[in-house]
Amino acid sequence: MASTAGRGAARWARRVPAALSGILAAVAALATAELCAALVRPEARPVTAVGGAVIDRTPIAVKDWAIRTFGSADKLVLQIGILTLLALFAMAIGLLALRSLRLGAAGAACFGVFGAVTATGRPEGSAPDAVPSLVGGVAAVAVIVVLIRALRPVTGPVLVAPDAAGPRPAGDGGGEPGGAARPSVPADHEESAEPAPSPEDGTQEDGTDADGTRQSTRGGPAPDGEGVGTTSSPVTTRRVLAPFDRRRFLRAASVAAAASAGAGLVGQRLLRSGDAEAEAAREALTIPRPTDPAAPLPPGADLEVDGLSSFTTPNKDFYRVDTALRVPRLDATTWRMRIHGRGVERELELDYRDLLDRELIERDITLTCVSNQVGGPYVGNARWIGVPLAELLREAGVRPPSEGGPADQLVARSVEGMTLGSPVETVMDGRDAMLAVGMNGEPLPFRNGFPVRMVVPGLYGYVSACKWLSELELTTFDDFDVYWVERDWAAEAPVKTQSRIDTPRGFATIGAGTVPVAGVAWAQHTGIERVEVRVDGGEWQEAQLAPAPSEDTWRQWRWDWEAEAGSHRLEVRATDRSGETQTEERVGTVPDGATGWHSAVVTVE
Ligand SMILES: Nc1nc2c(c(=O)[nH]1)N[C@H]1C(S)=C(S)[C@@H](COP(=O)(O)O)O[C@H]1N2
Ligand SMILES: [Mo]
Repeated sequence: MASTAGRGAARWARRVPAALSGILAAVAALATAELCAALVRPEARPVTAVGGAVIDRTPIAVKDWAIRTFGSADKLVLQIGILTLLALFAMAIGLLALRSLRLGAAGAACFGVFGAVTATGRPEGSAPDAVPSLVGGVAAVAVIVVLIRALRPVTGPVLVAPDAAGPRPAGDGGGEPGGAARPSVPADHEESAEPAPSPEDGTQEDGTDADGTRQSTRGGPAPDGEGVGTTSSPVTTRRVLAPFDRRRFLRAASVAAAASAGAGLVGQRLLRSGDAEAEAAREALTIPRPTDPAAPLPPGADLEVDGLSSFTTPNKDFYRVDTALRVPRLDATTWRMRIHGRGVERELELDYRDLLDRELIERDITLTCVSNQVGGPYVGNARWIGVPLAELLREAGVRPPSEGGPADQLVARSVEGMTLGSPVETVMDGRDAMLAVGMNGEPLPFRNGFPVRMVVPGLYGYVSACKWLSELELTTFDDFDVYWVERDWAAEAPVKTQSRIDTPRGFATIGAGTVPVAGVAWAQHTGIERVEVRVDGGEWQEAQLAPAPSEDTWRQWRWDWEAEAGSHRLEVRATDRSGETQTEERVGTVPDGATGWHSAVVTVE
């Protein structure tokens, strides 16, 4: 009776540490990869590379859902998801290695190769990007081999009565192998008990669990027939004494864990010191005073209502939308960009200094993301400093289509391989399209595109606002589909007129009496003409509109509401200077921006 239960327990006794071995192998892989990535480049980390590949392949509907559900935590959620999957696979590989060490090791190696192929296949990826994953794969294989070997059953010679030592397999269900059996030697000779090839190599496997029961028979009957005749003297045989050598396994596992922790910590420290250097270099920069600075904000641009977004969004609060799992931290002193392509008569190559030495303009411009839901947070207003883009293009000999130029699309490329396309006509129509270097009086923050990004008033970010810019190419919409267009977003996307209630917030409970209702409205490069509010579907009431420096920014609005007890629905709509009033029709963000009226339901007490 002890047999079945005993074997079951023995099986689990090894499976749990085998799964743990898989996890430790994965941890070792990630830790060594971290260390290598610190030396190659941070983007070559396997999780970053795989995450980036997942982002690029995620269907638009899933992406939209992820942004809606997780907001700007979407990247964190993605990475946690990847690590969870990796942990599951790692445990499976550990268990597989228990049955066949060769297959388990091959499985671990496959993950390394997968990471390497993914990393090199990223846009802007190159051969050295394979190194972290490959080295990580080697570390994983080493850990799997060492730990699974340490899980071999411990056998030892035992003395048994001669009849019990016969050729009968000990594991055939015959119960305890002779009550008289007693180990004659301490169980620390597992090496000698291990015939090659070992069962973990898979060659001995027959589908039953390798808990060592069969192995004891291989220790075999006494060396030769000599003793068989002498019926009275006991003979030596080998039996399983323990499912595995616990101490040996724990020792190996601790070494693996400690080595991983060491490699991971050194890697992180190197990565962080790289980041710190980049930050210090950025902080040492000063943006020259613009030749054409922005005038002070018109008095009253900020209505200063509690809960209302400030007119200028501080850099630390500015929204961030991009596909970069790791924010690029570029070195401005080595940064260069190129302007080339169709209709370019003189290719331009510019570095950061070249840009700072040119005439700089400073403008308040509101940036909006096409993924912003009605009432959503992906909109912000900043005071940008930059080089007028149309002038640069003119210098390169570019003419807009209306002047017979052959290129209608300006493709901006970033260092991580992102592509965004803007209409050449729009960029050159006289608006303040710029290559921005400054944001609210400081060099661009890393997350907002340091050292240089594009900003074009009136276009959604995904068709204009390339961060971490590396290249501008003149081409046509027919000839080239940029990143987002390949993913079903519209090729051309002017900003849609929108308005938002910032206060009171939806589902807020407020006191009866005069309640300031306030928010922002935007129609970049067209301008906001009027904002209206209504309560419970009643008459539209015109809101007070704050002044704005130009038509390229949002405007704040305010309307004082005599709130009476009960549940009420507030709605807002804006009319732009082209005379268009926001449509009530709700459409989603795909393919070219959401429409509909923002509303807030509040309880008045
Ligand atoms: N390199 C790069 N630039 C990019 C993106 C990106 O994913 N990569 N996203 C674009 C989108 S969709 C928007 S809305 C704006 C957002 O700029 P912000 O993050 O500074 O607010 O950047 C644009 N520029
Ligand atoms: Mo966007």
